[in-house]
Amino acid sequence: MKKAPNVQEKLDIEAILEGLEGYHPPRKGWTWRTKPEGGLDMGPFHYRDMSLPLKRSIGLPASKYFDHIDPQPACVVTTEIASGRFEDDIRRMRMAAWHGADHLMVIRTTGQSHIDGLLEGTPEGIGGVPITRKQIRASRKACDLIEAEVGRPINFHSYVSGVAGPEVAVLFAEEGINGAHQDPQYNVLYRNVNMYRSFVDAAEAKRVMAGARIFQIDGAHNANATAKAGWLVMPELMVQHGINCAYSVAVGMDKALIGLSTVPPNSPPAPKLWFDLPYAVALRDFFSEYKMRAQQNTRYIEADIEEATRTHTVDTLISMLTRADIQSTITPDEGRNVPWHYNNIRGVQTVKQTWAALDGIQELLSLRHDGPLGEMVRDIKERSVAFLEEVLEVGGYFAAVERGFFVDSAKYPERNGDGIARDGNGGVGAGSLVARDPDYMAPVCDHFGENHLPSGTAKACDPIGGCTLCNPAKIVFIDELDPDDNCHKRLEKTLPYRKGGRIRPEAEWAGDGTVLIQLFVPENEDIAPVYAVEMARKMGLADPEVIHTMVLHPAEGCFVEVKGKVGFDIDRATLKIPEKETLLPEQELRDAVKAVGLKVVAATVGEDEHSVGLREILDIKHGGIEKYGVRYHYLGTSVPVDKLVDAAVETGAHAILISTIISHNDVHRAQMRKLAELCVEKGIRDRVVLVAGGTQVHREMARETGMDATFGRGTKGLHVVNAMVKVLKARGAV
Ligand code: Z97
Repeated sequence: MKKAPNVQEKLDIEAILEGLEGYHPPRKGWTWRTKPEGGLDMGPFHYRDMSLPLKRSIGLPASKYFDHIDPQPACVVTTEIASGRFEDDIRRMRMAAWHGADHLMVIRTTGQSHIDGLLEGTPEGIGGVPITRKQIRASRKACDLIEAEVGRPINFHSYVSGVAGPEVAVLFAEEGINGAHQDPQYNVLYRNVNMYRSFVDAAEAKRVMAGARIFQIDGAHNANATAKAGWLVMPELMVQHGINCAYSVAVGMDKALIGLSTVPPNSPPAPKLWFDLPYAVALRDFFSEYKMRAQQNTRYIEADIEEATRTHTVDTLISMLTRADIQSTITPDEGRNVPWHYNNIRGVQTVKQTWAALDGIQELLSLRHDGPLGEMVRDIKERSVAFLEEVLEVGGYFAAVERGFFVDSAKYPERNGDGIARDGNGGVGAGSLVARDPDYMAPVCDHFGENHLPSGTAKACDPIGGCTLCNPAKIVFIDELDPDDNCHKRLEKTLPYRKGGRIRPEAEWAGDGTVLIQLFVPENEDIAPVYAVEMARKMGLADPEVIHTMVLHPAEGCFVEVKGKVGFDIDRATLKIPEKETLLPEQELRDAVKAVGLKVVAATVGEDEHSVGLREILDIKHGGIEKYGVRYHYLGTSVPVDKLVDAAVETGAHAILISTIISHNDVHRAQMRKLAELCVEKGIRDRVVLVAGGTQVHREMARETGMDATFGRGTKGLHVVNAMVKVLKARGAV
């Protein structure tokens, strides 16, 4: 593994780009996570279906209550990064990896399948940045650094499609791409590539992928996402999987590296389980020797991020009730944006949280095959077999495609006649197949089909002294060609935001200034979004756009989300960063409280009747000091400070807690000073800890008023206990 970057610093993209011409990945091929036999103990828990934890990671929000453990699902977890600019993608990859993604798929905003040959240079153009060697190499190099940082291999993934498929596969094999989508049916159905050309190309591409041990994901789920009724195409999905699996094995791929791309086909309000579960079971029965790459449902995703997250949670449940070797996540905002990176993290968290919550579910529950589930599974299998038989009857796959068998919106064997039909003589690359000469010879490794190598050749590439798959030094690296449209120029523009101390929010690209505002508008569905845009404009946001409106009531109002861009920067140096309060570990606090039998007296002082804040700090309910074992004696409101001091002496309290909200004439400061002076007068100052709080009180006030600690808004019992224990420790009292 490479040396990890400094955790405290942003990835140095310029440094990653340096020396790229000589960079080759230290390892190739796909990697799975390591799941210890017998489960895993983490913090206070035992897990059954988790893999080894990361060296560095960020746990789920609630992990702070559980010793900061971050259990990692046994399956590989995917996220799709799609900024369109690789220099931004690699920063997003790092964030995703810290949250537990180890399969990073890069979606370009330009269709890979539309490219007829390999491109060099990274023109952003109007369609996004297409795939190039430079882009892949920089990304893989970044992954190598990131995996050293998190302590787990990262699988970098892309797509082998279109008529440039075989060349792309060679590029991927050379550059250490670990996973790729490859399915000739995808080209045929969705990209109108000639069907014969697509299958011939696929044989070559798959052979090359097999040689580099690139994990393959098929394209069956695209039928699910394209069909009018995604849940009706289940028999066809099985057939598509079957065709790609059989073809891949025939070409020489290892079954352990063939993944079926499966999506739970339905979404609520549909009774999801009655469709998705039998489908998942039938698929895993038929394809038990293959890996399952489960993706979340994309067909019915709307602009409501919560809705997508809820569906994804149920999707993960289905994966866990059945089997998923890879759980792919899509960002829950895919229905409205190019995926935003912080939503990538939310997708990963959805899987991580569901997986932890349902860890070992198969030990607790088993599926009932004797009831309707078994019948439904059988029904799907029968329809699938009948579908395949009909494909054979009409003359095979190509004939079936010509007749529009696939992506028909009816439930097989019914047909609506609206399937995608392709002409065998048409499509991109039609008529471009050329039979190999009888003495055809290709001195390269991982080459498919007829190859007349000189007899006695030990290795195919021996006649040329090594091919690029075996000897990376032979790879020709071509840098970007366009002097203006290239990553270095783009990086110059974003430099102030990455290294120059200027700050702007971002969602798509560094320095793009994009923000999302959520608001409730007490108007109807027609008025609310128009208002939201107008409001955003008045707030100074450029290009405001409503990305989600949810009617809460037809007349009472709507929840609206509007995105826009801020045009200003803030200089980091002008920000006054408050000194960070370090909290002692909770257990240490509890131990100290117990050791001294920590007792406090508390009251609001002077003429102050505002007791709610103080009571919250004291009571166990919302995490007050009681929660940590502190005993308190509450004297009430508007209590004179001398009474508090007397009570402290009488009860042997270790601390006096006062609260003041009223601050006119600086009365709050006066009360604090008075308390401190009185304690000095009575000779108990070094025996009691003095703490004051209130809405107008700041942490900085302690020194000037003679208190040990002062607290303002947002204070929790934990902070107060922490301060008291720290003072007691400093005095040697604990
Ligand atoms: C997924 N969310 O995770 P183009 N080959 C196949 C594909 O499915 C795709 C491509 C190539 C999705 C990923 C959709 N799939 C996005 C079998 C794309 C690449 O080369 O840009 O046309 O598509 O599966």
